[in-house]
Amino acid sequence: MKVSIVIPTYNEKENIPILVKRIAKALKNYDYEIIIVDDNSPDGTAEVAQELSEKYPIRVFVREKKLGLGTAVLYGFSKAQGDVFVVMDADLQHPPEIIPKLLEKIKTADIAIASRYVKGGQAKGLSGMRKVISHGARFLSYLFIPRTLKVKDPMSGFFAVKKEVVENVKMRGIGYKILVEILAKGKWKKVAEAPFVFEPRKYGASKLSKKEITNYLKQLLFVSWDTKTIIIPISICIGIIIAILLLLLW
Ligand SMILES: Nc1nc2c(ncn2[C@@H]2O[C@H](COP(=O)(O)OP(=O)(O)OP(=O)(O)O)[C@@H](O)[C@H]2O)c(=O)[nH]1
Ligand SMILES: [Mg+2]
Repeated sequence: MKVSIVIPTYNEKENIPILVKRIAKALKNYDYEIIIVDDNSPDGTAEVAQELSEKYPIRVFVREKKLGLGTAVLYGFSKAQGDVFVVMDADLQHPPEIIPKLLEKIKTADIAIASRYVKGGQAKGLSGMRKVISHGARFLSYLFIPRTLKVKDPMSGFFAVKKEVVENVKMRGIGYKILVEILAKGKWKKVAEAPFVFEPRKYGASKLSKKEITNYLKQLLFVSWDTKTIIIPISICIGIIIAILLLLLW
């Protein structure tokens, strides 16, 4: 089994060297490559990654400008040479030591998710407000995309997926939550979850903005349109409107 670790980066120059060393240590018994998809970070992340590629199995791809996390992951998939793809953030909030656990789980599953919401997992790196938003977003994903009901953490950005699950599947890659689209459209039968602690960010700044909330809603609408599950929230809304009208006319 060859593993491709796909890491989207934007201004992560302090994190990349630490991350790569930790991945190398955690995966010393595996055949793996690291695919960095950088969006022309002004802080020189791509150059730092390129230097590290002299010592570690890294390939660096630089896109012209900041085009979003979801499309960066899809771009990484298109360049990956492994049979299993692992997706993770560069900012050390996803501990690389969990990767072997995901690779163990993927032996008997098509997708293995590092989860904050199964027993033993924790969302330490999320503030109170972010936790509320995360649970709200999770509820919406269950409503719009019923296939996500199979997992506790469909919003996770840290997961492993077999190549054939996403191969030749048309994805949009809107916003941050690419896993939701993979769960909705991917060719999978079995999904597994392994607990992990989502750590607080140590270096660099978050790229998450309010725009990502709009992007997420857009993603749910488009993906549920593609998979025809949009009928569920629409039916619920129509049901609620009819119930209110009946109550008013009563
Ligand atoms: N290539 C690329 N990478 C991105 C883009 N936006 C974010 N990233 C990377 O995606 C990963 C997740 O971004 P973060 O800003 O840490 O998002 P987050 O972890 O949900 O939010 P925080 O908890 O606030 O850090 C990091 O490795 C970022 O560098 C983008 O537009 N292009
Ligand atoms: Mg982060």
